[in-house]
Amino acid sequence: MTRQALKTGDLIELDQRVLPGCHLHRSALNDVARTEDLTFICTPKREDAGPTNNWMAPADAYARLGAIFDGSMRGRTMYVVPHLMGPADSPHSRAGIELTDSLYVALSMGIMTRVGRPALDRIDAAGDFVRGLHSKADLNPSRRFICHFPEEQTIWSVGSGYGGNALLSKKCFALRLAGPVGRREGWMAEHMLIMGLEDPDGRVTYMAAAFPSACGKTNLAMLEPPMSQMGFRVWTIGDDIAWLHVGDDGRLWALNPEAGFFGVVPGTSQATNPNAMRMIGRDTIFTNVLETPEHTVWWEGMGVEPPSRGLDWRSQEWNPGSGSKGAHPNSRFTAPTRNCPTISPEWQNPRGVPISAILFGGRRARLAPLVYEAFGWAHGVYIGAAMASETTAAATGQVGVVRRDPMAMLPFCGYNMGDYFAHWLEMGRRIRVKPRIFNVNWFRVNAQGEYMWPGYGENIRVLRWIAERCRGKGQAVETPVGFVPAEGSIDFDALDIPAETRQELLGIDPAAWLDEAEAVEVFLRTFDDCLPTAVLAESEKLRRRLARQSAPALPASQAWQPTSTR
Ligand code: GTP
Ligand code: SPV
Ligand code: MN
Repeated sequence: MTRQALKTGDLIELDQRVLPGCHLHRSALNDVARTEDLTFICTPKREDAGPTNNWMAPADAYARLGAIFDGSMRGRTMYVVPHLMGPADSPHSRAGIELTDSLYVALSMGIMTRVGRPALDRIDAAGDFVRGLHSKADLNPSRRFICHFPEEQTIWSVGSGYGGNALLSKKCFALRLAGPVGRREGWMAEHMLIMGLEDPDGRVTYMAAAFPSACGKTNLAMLEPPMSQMGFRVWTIGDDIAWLHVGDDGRLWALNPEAGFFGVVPGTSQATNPNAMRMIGRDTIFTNVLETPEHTVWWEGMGVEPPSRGLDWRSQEWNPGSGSKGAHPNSRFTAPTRNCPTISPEWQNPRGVPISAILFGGRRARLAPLVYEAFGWAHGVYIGAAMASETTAAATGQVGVVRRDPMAMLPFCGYNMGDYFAHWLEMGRRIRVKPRIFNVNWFRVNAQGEYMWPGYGENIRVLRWIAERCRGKGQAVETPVGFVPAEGSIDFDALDIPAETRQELLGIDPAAWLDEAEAVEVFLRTFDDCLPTAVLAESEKLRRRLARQSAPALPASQAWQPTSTR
């Protein structure tokens, strides 16, 4: 199929001595990111999709897309791609079949999922599978739709060849369709990386982290600790999607349904993500990066000098003075999990791995501190529901606009998000050994607009504190928004960060937080009757704690005082 793709132009040959097994793909110019405005949940009742999803009546969707599909594959080859999500021997795994007229999609599915025999065996055993129908059709955005039919466990996607729009196993199946199934069956499908932090004593603390698209999941999942922290080690289980089940032991177990990484290329370098750099040196499809005259690849933030000339992602002559990007900001690599140098020996464990910490996070230039910990599960659910992040190039539309993105699931929750919050609360009742919940923010900027936190490998310092908290150690100070690390409990020593910056990174501004809490509540109320009262109660408690703290007239005795550790 690769040979075929080189003939059809779906793939472009790269120098096989330098990049064995690697190929380049260039997408259509208008087809470089997920199109959330063209993505629909097609439930019989509009309320079941909720206020955050686009909705289309199933009959209308079938008719409208059917007309576009009609004849769209004429003269092309249709690939039938049975795929299994999860390890072959896991009771939690589920199968799908995607029909597609895109060779690039078929090849990408072969990297991202377990295709063929294991999927067919599962379909035989289960008697059921998720039905995915995909055609590039004419790649015309005015005839582009991604429709989900939860009742029929069916996905119809037409008019795009891009990752999350066209690799139907990923966001469509493993999140939007799996979500409501998990709600019915008592498990969760989340936009989360899964990783384990091994400490110098050899203990591994497993964590799952939900960050919005292009906000650092792949990087955190395969983080390489800096030299000064040797003795710590990160094990990768997944970088984008987690299926979470309650085990017989009352713990929460996380499984990665995928078998590959579809990762953001720009910003990936030896300095930021050396493990990804090793991983994408072979067996990788690069999409929309720059091609050098030597038939190798280059991108912005690669950490090496740009070539003097090359062909940019649009296939146009490019040089460093062109004034345009060589690689598209949402250029991607597609690489098999088995090539990840930090892949955990547990990654195919049919049970998954037991989760001790859940992290929420996003891009917040202001407000959100480097890290804070929830007071408990319900407060953690509120923190997830209140998430916001700056938009990125992973979806079409404006970049850098702060929007609400609960649990990093705004574009991926296939049912009413109010019901989704209720499901989180219900899961909390069922998980006897609850993970602690944290919020992290690597993206605070100073007055000059520079990141205040070095990020990447240095994030290990925050993970270390989180792991210590999970073991009942790790000193913390109580604030109105949650527990923050006590002075000296995060190791900043090797970092050249001035004391004021450190304080700012960990500080809480009660007045600004009060404004935020009010904005969050306005957002939460849009879910109307579907909003669980427990979430609203957390909001009210937070506002009371903040009001006590920010009201200037309060006598000192009543004002909030940092108490010592928990
Ligand atoms: P999706 O695949 O879209 O779900 O994205 P993701 O959440 O896996 O994000 P990824 O790890 O690919 O990072 C996206 C961008 O953020 C890349 O350009 C990274 O270089 C950058 N990034 C990741 N971690 C950090 C960090 O700690 N600090 C800073 N400043 N940038 C980061
Ligand atoms: C994301 O946008 O969150 C991704 C890439 O992980 S996609 O597969 O397009 O969803
Ligand atoms: Mn993602």
